[in-house]
Amino acid sequence: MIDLYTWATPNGWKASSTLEELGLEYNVHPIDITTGVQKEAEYTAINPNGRIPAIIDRDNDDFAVFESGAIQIYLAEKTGKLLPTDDKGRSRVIQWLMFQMGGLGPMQGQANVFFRYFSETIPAAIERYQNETRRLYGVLDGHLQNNEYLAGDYSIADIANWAWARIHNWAGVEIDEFPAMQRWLNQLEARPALQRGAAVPHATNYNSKGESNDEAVKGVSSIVTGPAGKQEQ
Ligand SMILES: N[C@@H](CCC(=O)N[C@@H](CS)C(=O)NCC(=O)O)C(=O)O
Repeated sequence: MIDLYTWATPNGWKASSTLEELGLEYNVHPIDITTGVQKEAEYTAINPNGRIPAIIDRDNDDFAVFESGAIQIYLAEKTGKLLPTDDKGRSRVIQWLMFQMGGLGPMQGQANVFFRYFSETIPAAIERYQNETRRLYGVLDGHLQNNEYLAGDYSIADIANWAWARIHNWAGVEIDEFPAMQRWLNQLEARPALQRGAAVPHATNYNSKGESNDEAVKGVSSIVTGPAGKQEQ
């Protein structure tokens, strides 16, 4: 059994969706990151970075894993699925996973912050991060024009990039100019396992065009549970 510590964000969906695709059993421990519980010692003992997601593998000496990409690799290797074992195939998947970890996630994350949340409106910062996010979407689109998936067969790299690209509206970046990326997003969005994963720990309306989901997030704060399954309801 896997314990999953998560919240309704792209990095959280990467972990829950990978667990769903791999058919692994897991317990969800919602970590409401709007409360700061992720910075408390009980949680940083699991994830020293004080962020979601994290997992504990109860079937492997309570082994804890943090960083969403590392969680995906760990789970894929545990099951022998969604990550090839031949050196070139494996490298291709890792390359596109790192593209998300080092590029799309951080850049789109900053675009989200400066477009939606930052205390000041700084047009130059919004423009910089939205432009970089758009450029990265262009890279995805270019590759997907000639490839069904990012790295050979469907893999953890697709899940990682999908989890971010699906909420492009949240960063204020439209994707009308990226038809291949849209085709790929629609294809992935239709996968039942990804739909289940994106509803963990609760459904959101991040994907609704331009609508705020603040209410959706705040409305579930009463279901917060603490690390290691300690109920704090
Ligand atoms: N590189 C980390 C990033 C994790 C991350 O930034 N998580 C965000 C939610 S998407 C978080 O926990 N934010 C709360 C905070 O920063 O305190 C990963 O991929 O797991």
